[in-house]
Parts: sequence; C-alpha cells; structure tokens
Amino acid sequence: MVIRVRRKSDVASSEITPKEVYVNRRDFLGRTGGALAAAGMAPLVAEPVRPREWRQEAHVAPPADYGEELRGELNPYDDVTEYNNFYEFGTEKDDPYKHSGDFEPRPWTVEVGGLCHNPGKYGVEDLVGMGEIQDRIYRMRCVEAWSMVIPWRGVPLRNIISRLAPMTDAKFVAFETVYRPQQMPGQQRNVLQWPYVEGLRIDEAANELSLLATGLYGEDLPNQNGAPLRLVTPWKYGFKGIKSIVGITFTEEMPPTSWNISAPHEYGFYANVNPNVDHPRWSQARERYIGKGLGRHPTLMFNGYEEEVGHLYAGMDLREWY
Ligand SMILES: Nc1nc2c(c(=O)[nH]1)N[C@H]1C(S)=C(S)[C@@H](COP(=O)(O)O)O[C@H]1N2
Ligand SMILES: [Mo]
Repeated sequence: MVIRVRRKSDVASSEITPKEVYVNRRDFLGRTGGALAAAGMAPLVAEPVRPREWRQEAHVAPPADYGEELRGELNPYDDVTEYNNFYEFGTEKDDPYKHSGDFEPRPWTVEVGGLCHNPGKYGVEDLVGMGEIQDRIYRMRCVEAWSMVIPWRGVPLRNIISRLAPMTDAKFVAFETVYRPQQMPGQQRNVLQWPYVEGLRIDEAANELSLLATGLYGEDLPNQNGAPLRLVTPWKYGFKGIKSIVGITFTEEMPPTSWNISAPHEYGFYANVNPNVDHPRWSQARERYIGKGLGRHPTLMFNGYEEEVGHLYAGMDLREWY
C-alpha cells in the first residue's frame, strides 16, 4: 500500500532551537532534574511552560488546536513522571516511578514481522533513525477520566511504517511490550495477561499525529514512561499508548489488545476519546486535569483532535466500535 509521507523539515529541532535554550534545558534536566525529583524537590521545569512558548523554543509541529477551554499548561515534569499507568511495575500511580529503577532500556531490539517487506530485528536507534525526531506537545486523556499535557519527543510512526513497507494485505499493526518479570515486578502477578499488547489500523498508525516516542521534555524517556520506545496516539485513551515496545507485526486481522482481552465490554479496540460514549462504570463526558485542582472539564470528541483524525472513522458507529 502507498502511504503518503509529508515532506519532512530538513533541520532537526536541536539545530534550530537557540542553542543556549536547548543546552540549558538538556543540561539541567539531564544532570539535576532527576536528583532534585528524587530528593523530593520540584525541578525547575515544574515552572509551568505554556505549550505556545515551548513550541516557539523547540519548533515543534503544531499540535491540534484543542480549544481555549482545554489549552492547559504543560504538566510539570514530576506530574508526567510520577503519576503513571504501567502495570508491569504495579497498579498504583506512583508504582512505576518507584519500582522501575532496575529496568534496563538499553541495549534494545525491536522485532518487526508479519505482512511487510522489511521484517527483521532492528536496534532501537536504527528503527528511530527511519524518521525525523520531533518535539510535539499533546493533550493526553486516560480512560480513567484524567488528562495531562505532555511535551513528547519522537518519530512520526508513519515514517517508520513506510520504511517497513507493509504488504497490500496488511490492515493492522500490532505492538508488544517486553516481558521481563525479573525487572518488572508487576509481571509476576496476573493483573493483566502478559506481555501487554496493542494495535492500530494501518491508516490510524499512518496518521500524522501517531508518534513513536523516545523522550519527553527533550530528554530520553524515563523507564516509567515506557523507555526506550512507546506509542503515543493523543486522540485515543491512554491505554492504546503501549510502552517499552519490542514487537511490531503487520496483520490482516484485527489484533488482540490487552484491555480488550481483560474486559471486552469496557475497552474496545478503537478506544477513541468520546465524551458521548460512557464507560459502563463511569461517564466520559468530563475529565480532571492532573495537577490543576479538583475541577472537572468537558472532554472533547477525539480529545480535541477531530480535525486531524475524524475522517478515519467516517460512517462508523462509534457506539459499536468503542
Ligand atoms: N505496557 C504497558 N503500556 C501501557 C500501560 C501499561 O500498563 N503497560 N498503561 C497504559 C495507560 S492506561 C496509560 S494512561 C498510559 C500512561 O502513560 P504515561 O504514564 O506515560 O502517562 O500508558 C499506557 N501504556
Ligand atoms: Mo489509561
């Protein structure tokens, strides 16, 4: 199949960002951010940075206009890295932060297979090298009705897919998380079926918004956020964003997905953010902004990214395909 790849900008963000800004940020985050966070002190980046400012500094691809009401501030680094879902490290929100320290994200190999012309085992650097690293600020919405605004760094998934060259029969792409119960204590319990698996329709994967993330806040991904490589699809509930990916497989049939296996009538394959279709046990009409008080705010269709992705679902009954 032919996937239209948008013309890439020729310059990496590190080259067009004023050097002082870039170096200071990297330097600070790299050397002191973690230490300060570990000491229980807020790192400097906790200073709210408005997406617009970040965009100018880092020349990120403009995210969707998610509207005044939802144009929140960037969540500070410690929200993004200490309030997580990553059941491989436990089911509490601070478990991944507390228990992922022994996880070794390098060296790392991703096995690509199924219906594609370029299967094989790829080092993570080789896979990521198939596209252009970009910084992108996305609003993220968890199925549990909370949200954050996160500055990701990564490669458009469409770049990688076009290089892997799916065959015409391939309709879906399946992803698999690493299975390492020795380093991932949560995998020693049967809260989910391991390894965690997810999938996208190929046209969803090739959408401009889909990102294979390698970092956040301009730094490599912390273990708790899915190092060294994880999926980011901001118009879908967070559980589609599978972490620590070791497998990418092109398939003709819709692949199984972890939360759908676990509770099929609660979690569908598509998992598009939809304020009009409630979870069987709670409403999806509103959400809590993490770190911004107790108020609830309206959830937007496709999490505010309808303009970018609405066409993918034209004619589909989104109650049936939840
Ligand atoms: N392998 C794996 N990937 C996962 C999960 C998980 O438990 N295991 N949790 C998902 C859920 S429910 C959410 S909301 C996001 C959270 O990503 P973040 O912690 O980087 O914000 O990761 C998703 N990816
Ligand atoms: Mo989630």
